[in-house]
Amino acid sequence: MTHPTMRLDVVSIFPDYLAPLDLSLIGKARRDGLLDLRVHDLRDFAHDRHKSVDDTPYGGGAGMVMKPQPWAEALAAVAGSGAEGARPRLVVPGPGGAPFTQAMARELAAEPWLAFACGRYEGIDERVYEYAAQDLGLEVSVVSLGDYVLNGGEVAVLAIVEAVARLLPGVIGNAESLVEESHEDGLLEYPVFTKPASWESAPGVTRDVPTVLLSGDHGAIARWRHQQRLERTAARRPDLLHGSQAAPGSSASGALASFDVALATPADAPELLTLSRACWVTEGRANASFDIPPLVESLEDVVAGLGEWQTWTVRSEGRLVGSVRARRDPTDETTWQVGRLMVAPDLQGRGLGRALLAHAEAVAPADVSTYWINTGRASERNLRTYRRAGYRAVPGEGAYPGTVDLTKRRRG
Ligand code: JD8
Repeated sequence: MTHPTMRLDVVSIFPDYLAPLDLSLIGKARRDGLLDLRVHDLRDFAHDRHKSVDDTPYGGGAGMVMKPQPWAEALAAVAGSGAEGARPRLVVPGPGGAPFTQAMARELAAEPWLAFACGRYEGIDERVYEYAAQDLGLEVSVVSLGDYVLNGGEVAVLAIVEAVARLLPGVIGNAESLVEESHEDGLLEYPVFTKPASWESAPGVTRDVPTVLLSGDHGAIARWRHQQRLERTAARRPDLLHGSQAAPGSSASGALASFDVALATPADAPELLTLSRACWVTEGRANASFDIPPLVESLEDVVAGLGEWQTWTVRSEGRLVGSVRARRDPTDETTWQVGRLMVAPDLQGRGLGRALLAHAEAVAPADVSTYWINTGRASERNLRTYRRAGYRAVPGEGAYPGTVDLTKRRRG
């Protein structure tokens, strides 16, 4: 199967700094034609005797600033070297840039052509950014690797190129492994182990692999791993748990912004059970059947569900007022199933349900292409909400008796 080739151009006064991109999977991807990576020496665009690329800062101050002319010529040469009308997206690392994240890596991985400008010294003359955007018509993104100071942009480019290229089809052997990675779905990864099952780390000291991993019980293993991810994230990166990253449509944006949105833990199970009972009574009446899972499941069922689905809680001053859950369709990994969308009866009709649905969609992994949801055939209000959100009913009986499935293609 042939995969599209992504073109990457890097301009630097230290081109050898990018040599690590000849190695490992990125090096192989270049040899396999999945990546067309070209490194350019900025000094090739400086024409004075010393090929100088820097000069003293106007307004005084320490250090030197990179001159505009060599950069303008370098970027114009790169931008003009593609197919007619094609233009690269320009990424300029800088300590003041937008934080580089997995979401940004996914965004850049969707681009056919990226160019990187590696600054040095105190930075690049500011007019170069304007020139690139206005005169060359490039989309310019200033990106920071993190809140610490480096000496130049090369290290950042190495990290960004690796994070982007490994998302390209065909670069990583088993794309499946991309799914449960840290930052892919807002949780840190679970601990991993390999042989021997019992390791003698020192004479008389044996360290064993958790028994659940030797059980062959894939459901139990999945639940243990999910629990490990929750606990690690809560311990090391609680900011990731509290919807602090405002992905479009995600928790902190729009109608949910004034609520506390968090990933559910077993401690939330009793309230989730109670809210389900409250919210599905109307569905039971509408569909003339109270024999529906949210009305009959046990507390143990709710806890088990937390192991199989990513579940979010919505709290207002501590009170659980809403929830939604989502997971990959066990039978089709490109479909993202959304379920148990619920809003406390006294708070319905204020757009919280739509916002929770948007949140569940927003956190879907990059390779998801379809959303799926299910509701009672006579649940007119839900059906209206989902249709307005772009879902369309799937002909025939839904996943459960008396229900209808609805799906929606993922856009953009
Ligand atoms: C590009 C020049 C050095 C920065 C004076 C030290 C990214 N997360 C990050 N930290 N630092 C950078 C970065 C630093 C750079 C350049 C990126 C170009 N420098 C300058 C300003 C203070 N020196 C970065 N991404």
